[in-house]
Amino acid sequence: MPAVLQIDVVSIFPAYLAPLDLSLIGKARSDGLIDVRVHDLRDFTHDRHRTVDDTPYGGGAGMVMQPEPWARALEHVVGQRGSAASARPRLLVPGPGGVPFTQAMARELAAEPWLAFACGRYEGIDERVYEFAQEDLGLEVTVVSLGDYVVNGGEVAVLAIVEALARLVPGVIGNAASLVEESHQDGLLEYPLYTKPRHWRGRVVPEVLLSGDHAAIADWRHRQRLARTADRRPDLLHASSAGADVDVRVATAGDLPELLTLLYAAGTPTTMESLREGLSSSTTWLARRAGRLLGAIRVEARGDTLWLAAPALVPDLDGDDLARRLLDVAQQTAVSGIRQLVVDSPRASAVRARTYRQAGYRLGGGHWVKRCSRHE
Ligand code: JD8
Repeated sequence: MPAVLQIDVVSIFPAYLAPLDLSLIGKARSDGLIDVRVHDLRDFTHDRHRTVDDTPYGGGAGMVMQPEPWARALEHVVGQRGSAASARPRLLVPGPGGVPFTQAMARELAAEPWLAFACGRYEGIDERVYEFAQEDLGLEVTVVSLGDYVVNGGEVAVLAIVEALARLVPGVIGNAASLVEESHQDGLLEYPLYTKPRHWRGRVVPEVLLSGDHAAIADWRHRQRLARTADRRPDLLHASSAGADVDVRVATAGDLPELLTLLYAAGTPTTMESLREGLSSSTTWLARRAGRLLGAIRVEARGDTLWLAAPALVPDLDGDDLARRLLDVAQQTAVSGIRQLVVDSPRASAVRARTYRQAGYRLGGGHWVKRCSRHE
């Protein structure tokens, strides 16, 4: 029985949260994976008109949400699990001035046992509510923003955030789906999708997708992702560890001492002598950022095969983007007559194995092999 993620939402428009009963989240709720409870802030008022707002001290436009209904509502939410100090929700308050909500935050929140959301309206909530939640209720309070545009209240943010994190809760979507998810958290946009029929209103599906050539398809999709990202989200290309600030060049004799150190650090130690030999028989590409050597790959053509040594990276890089970049650089050096690329490294880590697969390599005969396609 997996742990249940409890989510409490306080709002003056509980009906706005009705979509949480539907689809994926509704199923997760009925499967007992997520326990969503929506509370009406007006149930915690004390006057006949169920008032929740008043004019701002210091003047200004609009109304401000009063602190007392919020304090009572949050006390009620926190009190649901008795008084154990460990049983406290993390409080998220949507607001245009919050930290931007990201996939990384979704992963972080999906791992929490208990979340509470406070949905503001009008101009926002009296500042003392945040202090009260932190100091008197002992909650970790995070103001979170859906993005750089203005909406009228926190409810739409809660819908987006809860949907984003619910799909990361184990059991909510199948294992296969979460693997696909993982493989795409590499900072590039998705490739275009096609389904039947092949001919539709004068438009055809790109030929490569019907070729059955898995390496060619993987290549085409990767190039589509790069082109799309460059077009729509150029900021993402520069954010990755293999971004524009990484400079890739061929190694020369002067680079060898540093390369020797890198290979030791990467867990593939060798000798100066064999590196020097390698310079004449093969090409080694080095990746540097701000002068610092980050990674290397050795490439050697023999007959119709381009042999690649497994990309070596400094251990403190997170992600395998640079390994992918080095594999791509190596591939670009393939001249005509090369029919396949082979990475001489059957025992790859899980992360590296994924990188090989995404780059179009398949494990076969104890090597990672990629056939050069006619589509390039
Ligand atoms: C909560 C009140 C409206 C905010 C005056 C009218 C998130 N990305 C986002 N944009 N806007 C919000 C958001 C807006 C909210 C509330 C979230 C509560 N408003 C107010 C201040 C300026 N308007 C948001 N997450």
